[in-house]
Amino acid sequence: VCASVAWCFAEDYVLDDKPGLGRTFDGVGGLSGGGATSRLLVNYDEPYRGRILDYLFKPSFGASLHILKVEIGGDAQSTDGTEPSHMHYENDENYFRGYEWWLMKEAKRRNPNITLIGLPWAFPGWVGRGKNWPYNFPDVTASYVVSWVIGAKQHHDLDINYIGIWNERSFDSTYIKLLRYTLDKNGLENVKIIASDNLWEPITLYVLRDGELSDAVDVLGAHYPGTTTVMDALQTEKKLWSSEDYSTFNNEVGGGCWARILNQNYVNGRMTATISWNLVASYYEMLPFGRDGLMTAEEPWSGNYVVESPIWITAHTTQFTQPGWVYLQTVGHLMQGGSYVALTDQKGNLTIVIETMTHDHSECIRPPLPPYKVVPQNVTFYLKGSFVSTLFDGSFTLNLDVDEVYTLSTITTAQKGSYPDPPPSAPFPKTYKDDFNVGNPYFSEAPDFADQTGVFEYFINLTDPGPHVFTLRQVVVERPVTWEADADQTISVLGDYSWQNLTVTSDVYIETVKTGGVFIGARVDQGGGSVRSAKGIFFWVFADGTYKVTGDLRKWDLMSHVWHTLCLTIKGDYASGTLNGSPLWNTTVTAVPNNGWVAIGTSSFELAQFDNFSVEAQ
Ligand code: 147
Ligand code: CA
Repeated sequence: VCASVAWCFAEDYVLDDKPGLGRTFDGVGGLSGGGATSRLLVNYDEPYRGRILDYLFKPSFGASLHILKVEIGGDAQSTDGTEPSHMHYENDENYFRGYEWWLMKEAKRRNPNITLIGLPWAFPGWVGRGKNWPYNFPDVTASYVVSWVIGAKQHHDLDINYIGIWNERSFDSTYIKLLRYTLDKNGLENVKIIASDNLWEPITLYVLRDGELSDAVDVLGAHYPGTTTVMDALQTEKKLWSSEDYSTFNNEVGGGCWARILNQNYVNGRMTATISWNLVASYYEMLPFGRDGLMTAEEPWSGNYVVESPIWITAHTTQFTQPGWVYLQTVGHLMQGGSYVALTDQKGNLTIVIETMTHDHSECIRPPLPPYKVVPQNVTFYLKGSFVSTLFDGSFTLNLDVDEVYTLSTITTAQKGSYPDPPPSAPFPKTYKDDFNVGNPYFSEAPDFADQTGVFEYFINLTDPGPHVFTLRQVVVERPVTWEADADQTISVLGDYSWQNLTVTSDVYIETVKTGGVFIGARVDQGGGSVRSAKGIFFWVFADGTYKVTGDLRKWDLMSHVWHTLCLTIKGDYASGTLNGSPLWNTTVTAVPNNGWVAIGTSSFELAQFDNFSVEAQ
């Protein structure tokens, strides 16, 4: 490692608990949601699905995560799709929608000590009482969120440990206090509050100035803190967490980012938990932030998944320390670049994690990383304090290379878990059918549909006498309190983004008289936060009997400023229409007069032209 002995002296570092210890470690976590990031995971066949979950949650196996944070679905777009709310409507409660309940149970089954966190990105429209804002009726919002916590316990025996406010949006002191009050009133004193899942400020200032607010808030959670905090936050003496971080493509640079922030969030910012957005990249890769998860599982149709480097970076910390362990005060930077942390269970165990990530090998998506240097180095650690007696009296020297993570520990249970390779990657099947004939679906959503605005659920159509009892139904009827710019239409996408030429077909049933309409589409090019501007080809039919073909979801039509040939034929009770020679519709008409003139016209007072008019009457 060192080019010559002369340059190869070792720098000294002391690991000592004598001067007292640092903060208590709260864990490393993954975030499912914000939004729909686990959408494709649920439809993997066993044993692959269970193996993916083992790589994430099983202790002493893979990432062995200490924390699972989930979105409290709000029926609205929250990055890679919508997640269903437990209360689509004010008088509706259902704790079996989506996949977050299932995921929390699977995580808990593998690690009964896992910490569970819930956070809303969006809320159903009724929570805002018509306004795109959740704090005008704070009691409504608080009871909506507390219902979710109660439902978790009642229906799934899940104890939620922490609840957040509103992801990366405004907080409201009155609401936070009311949330605390409502939790307590329901016997949920153990459920703690994180605020505000945004920047360190202004929440920190508010907490410092308002004793009642300070009593309500247990954890200051900041997003993408770039490993630093602010003086005021340290002064609150609250737990400081990086409650959302990472969001970097999960190749080796992503792994480097994760390694650097896992150490330096404590070294620089005294943060005692770091949570990765996202847990597992289980959404179509062409949606926003493709593959920004600790591992990749985006092909339920093939069973292929990839255990990416961030999983093993996580293991370097998670398998060697647990929440409740305490950081030593002797943590810091290495002289030639990189950092080290040390933790103890205060019962004689000691874990040291060293990272030497170079700048270009560890840049995260945000914030920008100022330049710095790391070179190979020799380091000598001297064990002092209680570690002298419990371990050995002395020191050890390591040759550290660059872009490495080293864990030294008294813990001997850690393992690099492995399963046989999953099936090879394969594209989305070119032939695909779903009749939605599932009597008692375990999941509320049909496989592979990725809702981008609105929520599409399995439905039992009890009023249908025949072939359409089991269907898929869009159920959001009011614009949610949004987190992104959801479309004004609803849309769920499916398939392979590279598809060009295809036929898509669906039976459709419009439920809204006069003004309703539905579409099927192809070549849809946008989802996530930009779903409003999705282009493609959209074939609409409306309850008023009209149809439209448009080039985007906003219904900018494709039909104007182009000449079309319309043809209408009627014979007896049977009418049909063609467009440019292609049959478009046919129908039996009953309420039509028996005779009359032919006509041309427009739908409003508007310019339009006609040409090559002809009639052939019998
Ligand atoms: C975060 C969201 O909380 C996540 O749901 C997900 O969208 C994630 C993707 O990176 O990002 O939101 C942020 C969006 C933009 C910034 C920070 C967080 N930003 O520009 O600093
Ligand atoms: Ca059906």
